[in-house]
Amino acid sequence: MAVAAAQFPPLFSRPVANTICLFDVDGTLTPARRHVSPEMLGLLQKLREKVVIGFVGGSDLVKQQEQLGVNGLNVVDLFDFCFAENGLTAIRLGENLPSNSFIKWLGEEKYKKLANFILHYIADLDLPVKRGTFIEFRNGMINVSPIGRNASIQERHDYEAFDKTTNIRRDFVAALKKEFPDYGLTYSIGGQISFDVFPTGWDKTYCLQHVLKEGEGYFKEIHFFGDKTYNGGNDYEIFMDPRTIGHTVTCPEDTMAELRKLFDL
Ligand code: M1P
Repeated sequence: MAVAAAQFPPLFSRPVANTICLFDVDGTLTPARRHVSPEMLGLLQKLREKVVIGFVGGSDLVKQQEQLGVNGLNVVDLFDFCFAENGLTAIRLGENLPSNSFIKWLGEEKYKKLANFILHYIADLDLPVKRGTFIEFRNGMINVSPIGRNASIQERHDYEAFDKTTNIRRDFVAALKKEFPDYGLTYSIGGQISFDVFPTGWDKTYCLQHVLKEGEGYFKEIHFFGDKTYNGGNDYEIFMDPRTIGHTVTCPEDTMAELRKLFDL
């Protein structure tokens, strides 16, 4: 299946006007961390004949290319809008829109103070074991790990159990909030050995600014489909946002069923 933006009607001439469908990736378009199915790809291209489509994923474009750009397809050809890292990397019809980054937003001086505090705090922690990479510097966030991101699988499990009884991460986050009350940062303890630190508001709603700029407010119906739409899930904020029409789905098959029903596919 070859796909090119030129084979679809122009953005502002799709039959279902003023409408865009945005999709979470993991659990919505693909099984978690797996490849998209040919059925889903086929249905998305049928949908694209009718409405504008885009994805909004938390991970970077490389991961989305792996999951969605199967069989040599280029993910940027499959969607009108690609929003990687919640929209910090944004692509419209194959062209890059202005991007943003954690360090651009925070600035070197403030980041240096934050990193120094974190490293001092970790140095003073008495843990059963410590490994390496205590701060992972990502484009849109930093990830902080008291044990270090180089921990093995077994060390991860052990740390997670240890953290449950000692609340190391919870107390660490509280200390950071106290030390940097004016930084405008959100702290999220999502995984086993670390927590994420990113600017408040840099959740999936971040991508909406790009959508809303289109054609001086062309999009009046912004549908969002996601599986983690519950409070605390990473689809929650965009799902609840008054600017979107949220759809909770349980798996890619459920997304397809919902699309067939909504758009008569
Ligand atoms: O998806 C949840 C978290 O998964 C990883 O966390 P950990 O290494 O602690 O298990 C990280 O990728 C983290 O950024 C992410 O939020």
